[in-house]
Parts: sequence; structure tokens; C-alpha cells
Amino acid sequence: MRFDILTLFPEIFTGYLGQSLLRRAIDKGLVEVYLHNIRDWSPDKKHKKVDDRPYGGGPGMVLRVDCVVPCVEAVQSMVPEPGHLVMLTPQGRRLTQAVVRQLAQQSRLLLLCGRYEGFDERVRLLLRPDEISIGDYVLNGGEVAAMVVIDAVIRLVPGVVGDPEGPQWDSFSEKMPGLEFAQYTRPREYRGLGVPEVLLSGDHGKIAQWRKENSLQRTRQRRADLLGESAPPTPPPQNPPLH
Ligand code: 97T
Repeated sequence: MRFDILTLFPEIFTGYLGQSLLRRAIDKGLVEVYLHNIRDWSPDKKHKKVDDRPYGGGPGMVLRVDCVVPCVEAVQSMVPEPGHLVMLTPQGRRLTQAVVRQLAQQSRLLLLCGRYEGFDERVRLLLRPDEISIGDYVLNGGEVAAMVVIDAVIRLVPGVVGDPEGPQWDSFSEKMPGLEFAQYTRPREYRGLGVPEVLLSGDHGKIAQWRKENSLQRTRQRRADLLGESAPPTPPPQNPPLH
């Protein structure tokens, strides 16, 4: 799978791209990642300006259409097969594991990262990108959101995650509609806290049963919405501390 990242800040990605899982996927030839600096397509040959003040006034700067559109077109034509264009934006459809699965079907993704007050509206009209938001909060730019997309998508590329059974059992996958069960490892006791006896029993049937129940109980308590249920009743307020 090929990713082309279009950004004004390619350096933001270098630490992440050196990270072990992604690095190994790149080294194994399963994933290719290319960085492109939108500034390289600025029509302003002297100052390389990529943004300008909004028509109508107001705060912030807007990314210029005559910079972004030529950049996307040039990157698309770097290889014969055009990629699926994703624009990271708070106005996009929300990223869920179902969306991640859709994106993982593509063999090439272009991730367009904006900054400032956003893109000139004509970028959307001309390029018709798949607009994606990673959640209802404000970021300083699309770069962190693009890393979230890459991180979630590469897990579904065959061979990237060591154990091919791994991603199937991730939360939000078909086999795990709810949250993961509680995990324990050594030591057997820490500060008076032990490990559920069943996990030490070696009885795989019982262990599977415990995990299923633990997973369901946690999902009910924390994310009842995932089970199509309403949220659990909120606990009564605690008494204020006495001084
Ligand atoms: O807040 C943003 C600013 C720029 C680009 C993307 C975002 C964003 O994406 N998902 C949530 C917020």
C-alpha cells in the first residue's frame, strides 16, 4: 500500500515514520510512504507563499487553491494509478474502524493536511476529496490526524501486524464488537493486588469464558453505546471531602 502525504510540515512525520511497526512494514516492502511539501507548488516563486488573508476579512490565513490543486495533481501523476484522496478536516465524516476498513481497501491513499483556517473552498469543489475528521476537537493542522489514519490503516494491511489473527481481535472489529478484556502479566502480586485465579488455572475454556464476560461487563459499564444500549445510570455524587 502506498501513502502520499501532502503537507506544509513534512518534518512532523519523520519520528513517526521511523517507529518500529511502520518501519518494519516499509522495510518488508508492504507499505511505501512519500512526503510532499505543498510549498514546493507555490505559484509565488519568490516568497513561496502558500496562504493568504480570507476574502471578507476575519482572523487567520487560508490555503491557496492555486497551490494545493497543482500539488495534488502533480502527486497523482507521479505513478500511473491515481490514489484515493483524503482531506483531513474537522468538517469531514468521523473516522471509525469501519471507515478504516474502507480506506484499507485502497492500494494508494493521498493524505492532504491543512493548517491555519483551512483550505480555500474551491479545493473541495475541484478535487472532491474524501473529507475525514478524527474526532470533535480542534487540532493545529491535519498532520496528527493523517498519522492516526496511517496508523489505523496499516494494521489491516496483510503482514504488517506480526500475528495475522491480531487485528481480527482488536476492539471495534467484527469479532470484537466491544472493548477488550482486562490483561495481567507478572508479577502475580503487586502492592497487595493479585491476578484473577482463573487466568492462572490453565483451563482454556474457563479463561475464554471469563474474558468474554469481563469484556461484556467493561463495555456495558464504559461504552454501552457500542452494544446499542443506553449509558448506565450515573453513580450518585460523592460527599465533598471534610476538612
Ligand atoms: O482540527 C483540524 C485542523 C486541521 C485539520 C484537521 C483537523 C481535525 O481533524 N480531525 C479533527 C480535527
